[in-house]
Amino acid sequence: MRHQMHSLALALAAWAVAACAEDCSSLLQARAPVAQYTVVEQQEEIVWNIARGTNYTLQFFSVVPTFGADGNYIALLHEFDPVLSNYVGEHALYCSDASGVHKTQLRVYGREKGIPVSLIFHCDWPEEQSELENFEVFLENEEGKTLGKVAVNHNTPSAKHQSVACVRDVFMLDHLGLDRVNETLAYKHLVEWLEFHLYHGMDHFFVYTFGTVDDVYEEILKPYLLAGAATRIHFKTRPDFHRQRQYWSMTDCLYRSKNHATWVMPTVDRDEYFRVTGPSELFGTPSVPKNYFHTVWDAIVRHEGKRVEDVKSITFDLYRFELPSRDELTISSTMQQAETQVAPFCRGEGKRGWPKFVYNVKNANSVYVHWVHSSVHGTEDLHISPSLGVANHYRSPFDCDKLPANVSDTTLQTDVVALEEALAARFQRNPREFLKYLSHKHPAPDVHESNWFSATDRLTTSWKAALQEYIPVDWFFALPGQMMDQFFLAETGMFDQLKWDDLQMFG
Ligand SMILES: *[C@@H]1O[C@H](CO)[C@@H](O)[C@H](O)[C@H]1NC(C)=O
Ligand SMILES: *[C@@H]1O[C@H](CO)[C@@H](O)[C@H](O)[C@H]1NC(C)=O
Ligand SMILES: CC(=O)N[C@H]1CO[C@H](CO)[C@@H](O)[C@@H]1O
Repeated sequence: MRHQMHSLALALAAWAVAACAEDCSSLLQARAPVAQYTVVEQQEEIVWNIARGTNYTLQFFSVVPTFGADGNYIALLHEFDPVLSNYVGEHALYCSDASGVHKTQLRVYGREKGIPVSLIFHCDWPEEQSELENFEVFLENEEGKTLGKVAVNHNTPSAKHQSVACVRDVFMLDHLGLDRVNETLAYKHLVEWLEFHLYHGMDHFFVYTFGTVDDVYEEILKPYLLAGAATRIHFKTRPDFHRQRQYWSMTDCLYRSKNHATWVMPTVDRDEYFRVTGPSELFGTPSVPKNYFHTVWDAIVRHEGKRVEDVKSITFDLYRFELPSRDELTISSTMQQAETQVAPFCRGEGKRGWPKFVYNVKNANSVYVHWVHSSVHGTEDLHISPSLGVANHYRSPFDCDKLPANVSDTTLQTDVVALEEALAARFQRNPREFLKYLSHKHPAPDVHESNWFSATDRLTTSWKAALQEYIPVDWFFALPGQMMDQFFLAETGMFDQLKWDDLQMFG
């Protein structure tokens, strides 16, 4: 059945391309192949008696079967929780199908030192069953007692891509938080970002949506789904806070990409554009190849004298750019800061910001926003110089550093005409008018950042407890009521240490 669905998708795509030679609007009206839309339902709660009188409730936010050279297993994805993390460090959990024939112990990832995001369980599964449409995974404790089961539909499209980008859901913080007033540009940014990345050779997008999605959002995504350029993964449940949705998305995207991609760009935001600055070093040509997202990661690995199988990730820095006006493409802005960006909160001179990255899917087991958290032992990160590649980050005002964007860089501006034409062809709208229209539309406001912990009780406990283990000072007891997330950590300088530890330990 999955094969049939796939060939139907191929036939539809072939028909659409043939038709497009005469009338490209038919491409936009074609029905989406079913496989481009995946719905993720919250799993049943599974009660695990972890001590006399203590029940722990497991609830996987997503379950992803994956088969191929990257491994044959079903990935069960759970939010990070130190109680669970500690318990599974000492107690085995087993999985099997209903008959119990291939019972095996789950492997756990995400407990490693560093900033915790998710707890990930791999349940090895026989390769012969890779074509099944539905799986039921039964969990057993050490005594052989069945705890419960998870059920999943095996519905990720079977295509294989060189480069994939994960696209988090759009969100808006409407309180006065730094430059976030401009989150009203969310939809405008999203459409430009998708078009730019496709134009430059990004092979596929995994786009994440949650709960109820408005018409504008649907309108933007539709042509990319119809063209087969994107797969939409829709979570029926919508966590309150955008960062929690981001964690779900980036973890799910990693496992959706296993056996389906080589390189994944997991957390580059819709106002960030990676570009090549050293074409002659990387490609031996004075100009950057148009489809560079398809080729640049391998080129970087070669340039650094490494082998792809020994690399877990490539990290790069960002330059902040001014935002242009609402009817202009973001990349038409040409004024950047002189230095790569500093951390989001001012921490004094010389403090660098955190990088963004792509990872080698085969070697990554869990990821954080700025680097790979857990990876195959012995694989390394390549942090490239801005003279090889860098991201433009269009975001103003420049919250804390106050440095002027006083250096002109027109590199991406040269793409403006081609991208406006691409948007016009895809949406059958005047691109300037379309961008202006989108810039005044925005999703429903998100919860306030400082309400993160009260909005998600479970995360409160997890994070507080986890941070204590990772950070050897009791600074958060001295500051009751203080917001204790990544930004606060940044201010204290603790993040540099964590990042350094992370890179050392797994580098
Ligand atoms: C734990 O769960 C089991 C099985 O669902 C139940 O019988 C037991 O009463 C629970 N114990 C507590 C302390 O909630
Ligand atoms: C840009 O601004 C920075 C910080 O004020 C300053 O040090 C630098 O000289 C300026 N560069 C140019 C090209 O004006
Ligand atoms: C408050 C704020 O940052 N507003 C900016 C949002 O972006 C526009 C450009 O699109 C700027 O003109 C505003 O100053």
